[in-house]
Amino acid sequence: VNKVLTFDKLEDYIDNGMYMNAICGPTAGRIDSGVYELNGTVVLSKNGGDHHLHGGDDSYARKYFDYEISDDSVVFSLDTNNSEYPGKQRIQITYKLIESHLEITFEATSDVDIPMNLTSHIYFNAFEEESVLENKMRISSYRRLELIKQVPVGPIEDKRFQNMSKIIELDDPFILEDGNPSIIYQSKNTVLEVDTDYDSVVVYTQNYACPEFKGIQKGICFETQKWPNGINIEGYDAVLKAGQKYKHVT
Ligand code: G6D
Repeated sequence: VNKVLTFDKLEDYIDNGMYMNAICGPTAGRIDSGVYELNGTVVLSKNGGDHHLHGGDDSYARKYFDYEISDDSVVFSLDTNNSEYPGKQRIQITYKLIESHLEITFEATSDVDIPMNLTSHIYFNAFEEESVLENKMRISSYRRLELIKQVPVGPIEDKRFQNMSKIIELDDPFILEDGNPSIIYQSKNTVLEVDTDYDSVVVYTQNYACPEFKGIQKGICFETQKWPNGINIEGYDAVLKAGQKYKHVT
């Protein structure tokens, strides 16, 4: 039984406002006002209102990756220079089936310092329900990143979301604490457990539709990632240094 949202037509996946099941990067989430300071000022497109969203118009979500299939995994790779960011990056995303779970490995290298923050924008569906808001969610977090005009500005304590018997409309970044699993999303008959070595997750309850997909809150995303807008948050290490390896697993 299908547990994720899908488009009917392949071409709809290329350019849609939902980032349906896409890999977003170099920077998942919003970069405040499309500007960051790293070895000088970098000015990016504002493709998400007043901010830069999910890597902008040249996002990895809009690119064709090479792929290699083996018996239990598929490896997607991309050598790119997102036209808005400096330098060249090599991205590798591995989806691996291990018994009843899917393991996604995010890897990247860059020839210059860059704020790298890759995420998977998979929409899990409402399982047996009509809306994801009917389902439960538990999250191993007591802090979230405060949003000012949709932009994360820094951590604040908030324990309201640790154990939700009914999910509310969300588009919020949560700071994950050690906990196994990090997130449980469940309906009467189905349980999804999400575990990750990332330090945060944006929970998004599909609050917007797009022409290719009717209806809202039919899907929920657990966009595990580094702190969105982390490059603009004092003290947060958001930078992939030139020649360094970026690797995270969810
Ligand atoms: C909206 O604010 C939300 C994002 O978090 C989401 O990823 C996107 O729609 C698909 O811009």
